[in-house]
Amino acid sequence: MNSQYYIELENKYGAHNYHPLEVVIAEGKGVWVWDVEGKKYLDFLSAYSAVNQGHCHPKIINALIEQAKKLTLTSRAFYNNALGEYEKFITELLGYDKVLPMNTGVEGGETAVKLARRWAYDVKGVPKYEAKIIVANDNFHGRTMMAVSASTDPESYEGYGPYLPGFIKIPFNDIPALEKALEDPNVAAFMVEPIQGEAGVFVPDDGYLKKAQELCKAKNVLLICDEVQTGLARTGKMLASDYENVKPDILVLGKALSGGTMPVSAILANDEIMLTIKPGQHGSTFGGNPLACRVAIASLQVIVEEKLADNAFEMGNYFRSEVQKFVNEFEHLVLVRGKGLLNAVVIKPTESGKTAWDFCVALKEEGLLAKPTHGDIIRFAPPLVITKEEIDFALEKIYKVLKNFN
Ligand code: IF1
Repeated sequence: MNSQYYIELENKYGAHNYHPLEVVIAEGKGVWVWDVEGKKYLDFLSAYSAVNQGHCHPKIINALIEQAKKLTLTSRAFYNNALGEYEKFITELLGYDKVLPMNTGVEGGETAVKLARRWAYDVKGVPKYEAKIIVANDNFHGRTMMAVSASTDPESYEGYGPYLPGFIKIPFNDIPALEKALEDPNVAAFMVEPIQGEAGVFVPDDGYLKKAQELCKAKNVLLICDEVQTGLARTGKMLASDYENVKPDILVLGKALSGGTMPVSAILANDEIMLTIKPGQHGSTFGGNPLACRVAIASLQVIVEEKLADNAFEMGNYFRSEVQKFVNEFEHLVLVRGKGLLNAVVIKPTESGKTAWDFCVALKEEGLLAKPTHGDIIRFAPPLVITKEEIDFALEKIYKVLKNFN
């Protein structure tokens, strides 16, 4: 069957909650994917940073297969021989007392908000149900009612009210605004992405996160870092918050925690916070299942053993420095920004009305897959196993499309 067949199937039988580029992927390996016609593409989206380790990494797939043959799910009604080993591994790797395993990134964010509120009432002494969570404008924490209640993007929240109360929205990268919001004695936490991914890879000023942490500490407010997208080596460090030696009180991880094989997310915190949730007060059927645990250990081992953060740092600097030359040469390429291999460019529409979408369609024809966000921004985020030669392949395609983009 050809691509059109599969596209029509999805249009006819699937919800229309996405508008994909017209490419039907059938296989993936490393940084490469192949469509149903056998055409090869360099993946510059990495399933929204879920395949940092590359598509179908053998170590991760083997861990998945071996565990799948033994035991996939016990529920948390019983113990199993994988969860404790995973919990020890990830808490020692990232330096926290405890981890609470969930599945999707947004469930991680939901758990972080519940944890912060519970801590506010039980430890900080905020009067019951007055707890507030400060969030940044243009945030993206997922698609649940909590997440869209925190959102300032109508595309995310419009038409879904009523919303969860208790969110204070302030401009991102604005310390005075945070200082003002922290004057409210009922603030439980400040939840923020160290770099705003979906908004278009907005990197805050150096020192922003560190200052934010200091201000929160001074007001006995928790810092929650949503590193679902920026974490796990994507920005050139294990965590984006590592750039400023900031240790979030609650850390949220997802996506590449499973190397893109299945939904695995995690919330990490120290005992004073984590133990405010008692047995039976939070959970999930699949949270911490043995399959996810073995896959997550392998996914984290790959990141460490293959030094993916260092590669992301180096390849990212190379990529941005080369694309900056294109910015200087082509008027339709407005800017490039990012950290590590989480980058984005802004495309100015041409006189003939061509947009970032058309740019991505042209890239697809050249064998490079990327997708615009918010109209004029294209995120460039390849798997972190990418080599310099593969970056050069991408640069060659981007340059070729730029030359004919008018
Ligand atoms: C979509 C991109 C968006 C996230 C952060 C939590 C979640 C995400 C910082 C929720 C998810 C995905 C969701 C996907 C598009 C993609 C995305 F930036 F990564 F490209 F939207 F911002 N925190 N991001 O980025 O994790 O529940 O999806 O596992 O919803 O369209 P999830």
